[in-house]
Amino acid sequence: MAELSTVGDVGVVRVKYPPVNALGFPVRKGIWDCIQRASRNSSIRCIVLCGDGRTFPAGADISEFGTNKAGMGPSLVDVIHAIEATDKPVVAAIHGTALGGGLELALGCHYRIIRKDGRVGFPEVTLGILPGGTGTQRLPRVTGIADALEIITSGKPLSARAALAKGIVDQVVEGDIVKQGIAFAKSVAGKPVAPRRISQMKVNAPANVRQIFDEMRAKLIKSSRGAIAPLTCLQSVEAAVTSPTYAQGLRKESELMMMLMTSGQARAQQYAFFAERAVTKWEVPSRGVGFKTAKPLAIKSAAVIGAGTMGAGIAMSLLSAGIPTFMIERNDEFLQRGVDTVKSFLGYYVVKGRMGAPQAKKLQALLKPTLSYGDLKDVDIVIEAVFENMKIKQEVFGKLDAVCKPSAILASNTSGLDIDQMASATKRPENVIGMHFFAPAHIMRLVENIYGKKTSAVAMATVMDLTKKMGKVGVLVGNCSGFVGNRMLGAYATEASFLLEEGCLPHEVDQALRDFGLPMGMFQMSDLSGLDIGYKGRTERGLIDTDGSKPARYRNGQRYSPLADMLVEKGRLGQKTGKGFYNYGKPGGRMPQRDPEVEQLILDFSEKHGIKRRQIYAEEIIERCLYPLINEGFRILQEEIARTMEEIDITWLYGYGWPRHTGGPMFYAKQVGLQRVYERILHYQKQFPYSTHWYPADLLQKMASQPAHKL
Ligand code: 3H9
Repeated sequence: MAELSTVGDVGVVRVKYPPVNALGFPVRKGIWDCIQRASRNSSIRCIVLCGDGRTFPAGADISEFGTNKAGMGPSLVDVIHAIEATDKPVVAAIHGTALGGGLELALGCHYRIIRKDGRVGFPEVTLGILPGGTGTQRLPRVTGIADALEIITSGKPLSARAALAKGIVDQVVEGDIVKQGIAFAKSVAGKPVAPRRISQMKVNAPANVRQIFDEMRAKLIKSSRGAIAPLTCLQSVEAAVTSPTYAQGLRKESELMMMLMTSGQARAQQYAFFAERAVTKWEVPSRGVGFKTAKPLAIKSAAVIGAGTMGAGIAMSLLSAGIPTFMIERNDEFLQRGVDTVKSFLGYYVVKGRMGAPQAKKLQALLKPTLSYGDLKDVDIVIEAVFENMKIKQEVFGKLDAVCKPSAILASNTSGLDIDQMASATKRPENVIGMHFFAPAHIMRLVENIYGKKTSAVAMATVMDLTKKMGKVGVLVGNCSGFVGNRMLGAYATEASFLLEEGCLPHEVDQALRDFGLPMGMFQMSDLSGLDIGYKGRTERGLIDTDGSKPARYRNGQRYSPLADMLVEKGRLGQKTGKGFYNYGKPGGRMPQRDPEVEQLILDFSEKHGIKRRQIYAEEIIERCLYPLINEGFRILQEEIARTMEEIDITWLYGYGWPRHTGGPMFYAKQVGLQRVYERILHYQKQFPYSTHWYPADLLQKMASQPAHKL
């Protein structure tokens, strides 16, 4: 899977292993053989190593991990050392993405050049491992400790220019990378390679090296939320400094790599990598359509209805994909607010260096604010982001149906309302679809795309394609109340409230959930979203006790906790009013503080209803919050609202910040063991018979009884 050719006295080793030239067994063997042959060939004076097709090797072959192929043939470390040991200068000619093992391979070469649009980096930490092909020992020798630590523990790729500035590459070039590589190789042919061998270089540890490690360690403990790879990456870089020799450092790297590789976290993160790609291969088997059969329409223009924070975020996402976008509001004031919000997003990107000022100006010019629906007659797609109310949404859909061209797709950014009901307000139900963005919409990567009964395959293909073009991850799911994400969230939120009645305080539940790895606990999240949202939904479902006639703890035969309702009725709507489950000091405040008033309200409630409060430990909190959510996931699979567990897991990883090192709720359940999850659910069902979320899904029961779970 690598070829050796010659151009004059230059040997060109070209890796050919589409799609990304991953360094699987045949590639490692191929490079090894080519390097040996080129070394022996006396007519070759220097060597260029490059990738065929779209990229330089983009890393080790992740699909080999955990299989016997990983140990076949020369290892990546062997290949790298063989390259470095060659007496003839070897030049890595990088285009595309030299990531992970690909960058390690390049660092084994004596020189590196990169095409202007190329990128390099060590994303291993996102896969639950470390750059275990000499990367943690070589990079610090090239960039110094602080930069190496940042690159390896963040996993973020660097542009060609940044790689040059940090000394990772020797030259940035334009045009044909192989020709440039050959020209560069000729310029260094005959020069001694010994001073270019990175493994022979010293690690320059600055006087404050301890402080650098300590500060990074403290930062990672805070940010990694239970993931072990970031801190292990740090430990491995530390070994480059503390080990007397490169070989000793390498041994430590290899030990740490082995420890990570065999951890459940690495398996979960690698599952997440492939899950993210699997969901792009969407399918609706009952209708015989999928990404292969349906062709997306080109989206040349779009419109967003509603210029609130959500609408502006969606508009920003469309603009980022280079799509001219109308933004509609009811009056000039609201419209201007939306325009200003988009301007502030762009301004922020410029300040943060993520976009140049000219690019921001270009994108701003693509935004077309208007008060008139008539302006939307030629757009290819409209995404409405108006108030979450069916009547209002149906009115909007009716209006859009009247003005938009027949082929235009009409999408709703609803977080859980019935897509078919919206479609029924139009004469084009085949072109109506849900696009559920998550706040803040310009940042959050998930879009839950929802097909209705009559949604056409073309409409599905178009929104999935558009989602990708906006740089987001799309998951295509069926229509039901709350869809996948919010439906599962419902069971979780309900059980969290019961924990308050029985003995927990909000900060205790939230702490256990954060310790599990979620970015915030249930009550912090409720305060952030606004407690009035859930209250409104419960009012519509007739659950709120408006006239004192409803039993305090049961509604419609189900256990019910009115604690959140009581807070709303006291004007505590969450962050926006400065008070919710926590106190935020002022309206819009963001730092949650425990609030004695809320804690007293909870204690009084338990006492009034004769609930004997008890100490509830983290393990029970986690089970009682997460198992109902997982159980609902199984119901969703059973009803074919989601087709695969990957669709559910990606929804939670990208929409709700579920910790990646556990793979997502469904993967986590498999790691815990479905039999165990099932038994615990039965245990709680006995204890809490008035909560349907403790009735195990049939699919869970079935899967739990099978030895190997194939979801
Ligand atoms: C590593 O290197 C460890 C070493 O330090 C130590 C070893 C001892 N392996 O993403 P795409 C597949 S760890 C296997 O859609 P794009 C991917 O599944 C590795 N397969 O394309 C997909 O398959 P399919 C460190 C891989 O253009 C197809 O290629 N490297 C790998 O949007 C196309 O992928 C990384 O973590 C792989 N390494 O993005 C880089 N990479 O078509 C991982 C891709 O069947 N890769 N595939 O669904 C990426 O980040 C992106 O793929 C890349 C291209 C940016 C390269």
